[in-house]
Amino acid sequence: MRTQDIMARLQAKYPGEKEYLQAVQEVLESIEDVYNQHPEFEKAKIVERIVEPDRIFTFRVTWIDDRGEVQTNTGYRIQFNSAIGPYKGGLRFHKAVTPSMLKFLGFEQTFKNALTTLPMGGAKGGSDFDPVGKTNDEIMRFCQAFMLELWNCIGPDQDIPAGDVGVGGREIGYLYGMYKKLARQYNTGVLTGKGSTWGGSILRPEATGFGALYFTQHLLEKAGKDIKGKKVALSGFGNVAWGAATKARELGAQVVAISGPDGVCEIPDGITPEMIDYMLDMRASNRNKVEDMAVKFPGLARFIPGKKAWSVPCDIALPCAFQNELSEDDARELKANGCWCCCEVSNMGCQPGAIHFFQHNGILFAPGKAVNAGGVATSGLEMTQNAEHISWDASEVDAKLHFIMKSIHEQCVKFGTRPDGSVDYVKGANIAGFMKVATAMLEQGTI
Ligand code: 2IT
Repeated sequence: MRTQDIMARLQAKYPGEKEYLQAVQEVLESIEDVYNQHPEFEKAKIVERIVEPDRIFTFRVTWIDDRGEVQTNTGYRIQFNSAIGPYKGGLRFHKAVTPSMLKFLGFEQTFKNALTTLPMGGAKGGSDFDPVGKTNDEIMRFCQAFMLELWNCIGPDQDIPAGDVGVGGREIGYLYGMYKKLARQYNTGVLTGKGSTWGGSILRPEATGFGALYFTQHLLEKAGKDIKGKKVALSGFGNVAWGAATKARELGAQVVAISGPDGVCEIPDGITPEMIDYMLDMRASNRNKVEDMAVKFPGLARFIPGKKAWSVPCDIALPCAFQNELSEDDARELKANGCWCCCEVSNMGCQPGAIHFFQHNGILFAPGKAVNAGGVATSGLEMTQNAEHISWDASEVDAKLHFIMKSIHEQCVKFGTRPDGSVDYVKGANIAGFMKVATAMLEQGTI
């Protein structure tokens, strides 16, 4: 196969699906050489099949807001690939959600889930519903209306949604309540990220951020460096940024920036536990303003409107917010300010030009599908506990999460080591994930 040919065909077929085409291009470029060493893949047209979702559900979601007005949104569930396990992946509620965005996320999820060592296929879903400014009652009514359509498409051995941007523990609770009412079964394992009193795994809320920091530790260790005392800039202030800030602090790093759509909060002396706790209130308020941190902690945090986290000098950059949030210009600014490592925690957080710049300017870089896989991995651990009707304690879940992140790092090293001994983590993660899914597809025949 030639990446160029496949991309030309996909561009003609799906014009305008920018994020999807970007994600496919990145993976195909990485795997092309290895793929072409396997004529059996070419014969079975694995690459042509793996870039297409198995199926896409699209549905209308109608609900009534607090003023009594009827509102209509669009809901989606994209079941991307089930070669190695049931469909698994989060739900995103965000005003910019499109089929292209969810296709890119479902495609990435397929390879990420393969890296976790657990048997999970790839999926993604969500809606163009905008949680910003919505009340708790409105969120509940929307979740219930969304589940009225979704419930028929999912099941504990079929497709298991979870949270993503705009969907946290509160939303999973409302979604599960309606699912249970419709299905008339207490199918605990149908959603992950549940509350800890009704089947949720301990540490699932922290898992994406904790896992990202465990991965970063392994990457730094391999490069002969240590995270202790280093300055970390991170973007966002949602669930993922919260977990990352917690663990970074615990490991002795200083979190000197968090950010939002309105600007950045610079925190010269490093984030405090009180500030980390306050991130949860900021998320629950649905205001989506990082400035609130500076208002609450005026002596400690300084709000700079319109600026990104990447303008704050740091050693390590951790994008934790949204796709394409870090551009090539941002990468240049980071380097000019002394940054030497970027671990992508958001899905496809870095633009292709930024990744290229990092890789050609001696900056350590690892991609989201490896760095953030601790979230879905802990969802997988939640599924195991649900299937066994038991719950593990924090030390057991944390040890398993640690083991999984170490294994993901090892897979990247195995498939991504360059002749000079350094590691191309993009290539390593893509090849490792692809080989697992492709082999399973081959063994299961032409379906
Ligand atoms: O991007 C992701 O891996 C997630 N949003 C988590 C998905 C999951 O099923 O836990």
